[in-house]
Amino acid sequence: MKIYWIKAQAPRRVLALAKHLGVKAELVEMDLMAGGLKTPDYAALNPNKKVPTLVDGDLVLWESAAIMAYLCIKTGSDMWPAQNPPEQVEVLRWLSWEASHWGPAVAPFYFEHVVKSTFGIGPPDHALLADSVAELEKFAKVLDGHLAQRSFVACNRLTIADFQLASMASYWRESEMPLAAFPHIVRWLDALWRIPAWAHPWPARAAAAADQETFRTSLQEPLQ
Ligand SMILES: N[C@@H](CCC(=O)N[C@@H](CS)C(=O)NCC(=O)O)C(=O)O
Repeated sequence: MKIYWIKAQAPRRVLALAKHLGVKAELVEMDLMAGGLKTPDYAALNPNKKVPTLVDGDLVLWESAAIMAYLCIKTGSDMWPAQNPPEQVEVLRWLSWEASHWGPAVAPFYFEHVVKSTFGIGPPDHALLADSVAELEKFAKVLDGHLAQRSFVACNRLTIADFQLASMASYWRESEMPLAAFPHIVRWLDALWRIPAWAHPWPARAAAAADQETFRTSLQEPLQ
């Protein structure tokens, strides 16, 4: 099995899950800035010219949520509840909400700070982020209300929905995301950082740079 990745949030979900589940895979880092995703060979695997992409035998799969579900099915993990249709619907609801609402609301902050700084493509546009605050607050209110009585997004346990929703929001403190006013989101994100594979998803070569993430030790509540 191969997983193609760059150091960005969608592959992060998949690499963290693969590590968490102990999946044996060849992790192929692509060179975004050198045009690695635009080569004919890679575009033949993923016509979106994006990562992650998983190749397992004859199967070629893109979209991180689908890849995460596949890895769970392959390893028998209930982080994607393949055996429980009502739970599947619950997880699917949050994956859909992330794709339609939460992801687009947090993405400007993540892009302006984390992506630009990771790939050296300029300073953050603070004016653009000021215009993005209201939309993020609108959906943060929904998620915060949902998490008020819960430790996880769905099924009262860790699922791929947590990884899907947290991959950009986890960087809220360094991205100007106005999430300090949403204590249940902060508690949930801080607890996720206590999962070793979530805190350290990157393979060895990228791990040194990623070690800066270890500063997030100010966790408020243990993972349940
Ligand atoms: N919905 C896709 C998103 C894929 C995506 O946007 N990947 C980004 C990294 S987070 C990428 O490959 N960016 C490179 C580019 O657009 O050139 C998924 O979840 O897999």
